Amino acid sequence: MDAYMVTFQEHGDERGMLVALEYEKECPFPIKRVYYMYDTKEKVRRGYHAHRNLQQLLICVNGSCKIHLDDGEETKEIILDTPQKGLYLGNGIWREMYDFTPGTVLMSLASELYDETDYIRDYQQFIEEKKKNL
Ligand code: T46
Repeated sequence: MDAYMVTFQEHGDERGMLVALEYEKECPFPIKRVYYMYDTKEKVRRGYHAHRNLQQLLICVNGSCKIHLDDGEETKEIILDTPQKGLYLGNGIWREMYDFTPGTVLMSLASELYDETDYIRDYQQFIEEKKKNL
């Protein structure tokens, strides 16, 4: 599966902590868009899609959540619970995010601008496209 965790360098001193994310250092693709999810309601599961081309780096900058990943061959459950780590996701991975704790902010650095035609929002369609080598 084209997904892996990245641990960021923390720049800390007596004032507190800071993490910087730069292309070709912490982030393997040029960042074209940033968005973040917050105020996700209790027991809500969101996502339920894959991307045809998009690469992402997902960072839980506050709180925690779990992410179910499925590339059509294997599945993984990831916990994001620290701003010091990010989850890189290549294209062609079905994702569902759940178990958001109150106050969670899940930020995504994205390799492309928003394009609804890049989304596969039907799981059967996703499996069919994977068979054709998405
Ligand atoms: C992803 C996961 C982790 C926009 O207008 N522009 C944007 O850049 C985005 C990301 C969304 N939207 C609109 C489209 C929908 O009407 O915001 C609404 C909510 O988006 P969506 O239902 O896709 O949200 P999630 O939480 O299911 O998924 C999001 C991202 O869309 C997706 O790329 O990988 O977070």
